Amino acid sequence: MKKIRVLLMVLFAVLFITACGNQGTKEAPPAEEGSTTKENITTEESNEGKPEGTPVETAAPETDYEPAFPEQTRVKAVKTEFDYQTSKIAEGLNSPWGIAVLPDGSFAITEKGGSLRVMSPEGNLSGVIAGFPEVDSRGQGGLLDVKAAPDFAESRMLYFTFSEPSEEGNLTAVAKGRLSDNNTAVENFTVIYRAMPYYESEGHFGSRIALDPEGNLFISTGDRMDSANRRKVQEFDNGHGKILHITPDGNAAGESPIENEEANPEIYSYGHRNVQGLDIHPETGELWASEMGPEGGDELNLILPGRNYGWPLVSYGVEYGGQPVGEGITEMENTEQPVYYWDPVLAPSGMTFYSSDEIPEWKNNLFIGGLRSQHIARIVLEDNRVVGEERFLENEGERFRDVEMGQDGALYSITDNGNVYRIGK
Ligand SMILES: [Ca+2]
Repeated sequence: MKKIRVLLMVLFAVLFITACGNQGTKEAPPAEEGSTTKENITTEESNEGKPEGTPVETAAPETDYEPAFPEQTRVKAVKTEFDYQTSKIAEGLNSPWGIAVLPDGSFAITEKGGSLRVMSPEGNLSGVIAGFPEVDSRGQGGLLDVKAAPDFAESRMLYFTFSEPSEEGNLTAVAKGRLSDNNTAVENFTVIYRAMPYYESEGHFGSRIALDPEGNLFISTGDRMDSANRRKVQEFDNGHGKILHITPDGNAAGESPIENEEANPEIYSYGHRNVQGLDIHPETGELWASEMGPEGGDELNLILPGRNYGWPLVSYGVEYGGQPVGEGITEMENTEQPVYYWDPVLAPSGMTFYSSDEIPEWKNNLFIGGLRSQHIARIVLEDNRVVGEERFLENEGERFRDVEMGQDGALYSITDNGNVYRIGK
């Protein structure tokens, strides 16, 4: 078995190198278009020519695990029939991480180093907006997500997550601050919650924000990347590897759904490796999350209160290097199965449900930014099962960090290269 895997790995390595040699230009970022940033993109039709029922993923998996049910991975490809347009509408952002729509149709975009920009729907960017404390921007850290408070039109309040440095390490912190009337500063930046304890690591901060209908916050965190710290994900006295539910003041939003009296009251779910995508289904009101797996085993989860999402006890992925995670099992009693998993990985980051009527066939579909996969995945759900997958912008060579739906019913996505793409009418 081991021998076969080694042989397969060698074979794929050879195929990969050959493919890269043949398509060197495909990996390169898109050519700069002089001063104009409005660049219409002719998207290659990725599903074209594939027989009906073929999955969108054609690469070999990293593992030989079997799904728990047939629609859990590699469902059939679907193709949008609506004649949508894709374009690059802005460039020059400095490592953007989170994008949030504002009531007037513009967007707030964080930059990892510790700054904010406001962007018009046409792609015009404000200057750099200051007002943030020092952030730990090493590795995966920095100023991370942003979300407008439900009453932003009056309060101009924004929520943020960031990696907060200290002498004992760093952690995922949640803060709020007021965007000044002229979009030049964030005022009264105040930390409302810290996912304790501090830990010395440059990775797995999680860090998305979703708002529930009452205006409370769901915050995702990560296991802090170090395998020595993983056990904390299954323990209830800390904020690592959790989804947390807090009020706008940073207190626990109600009683903990965890069946353990000692549990920190803000813990909503646990057993997460690194959740960088969170959104609430526009019709059911349920919370969904994308989760970074190790090698293989990226997950889409429906988040139910008090549940254990399994990390590091169960996974559909393997460690970097190919060793099994823990006992090398994918199912365990009292742990939740992912609704869907990807192998090879997307490296899923920010995601959004499509709730507009502008493109009706997208209604209630999920759009997830892929980092390593370098595309945006469209996921069609029916009765909490995935029934179709489609890829967007897969020829741009971009790592899609976050996706947001604009007030105009188009999708806006920021990339690690500092570009903003629009997909819509
Ligand atoms: Ca899991």
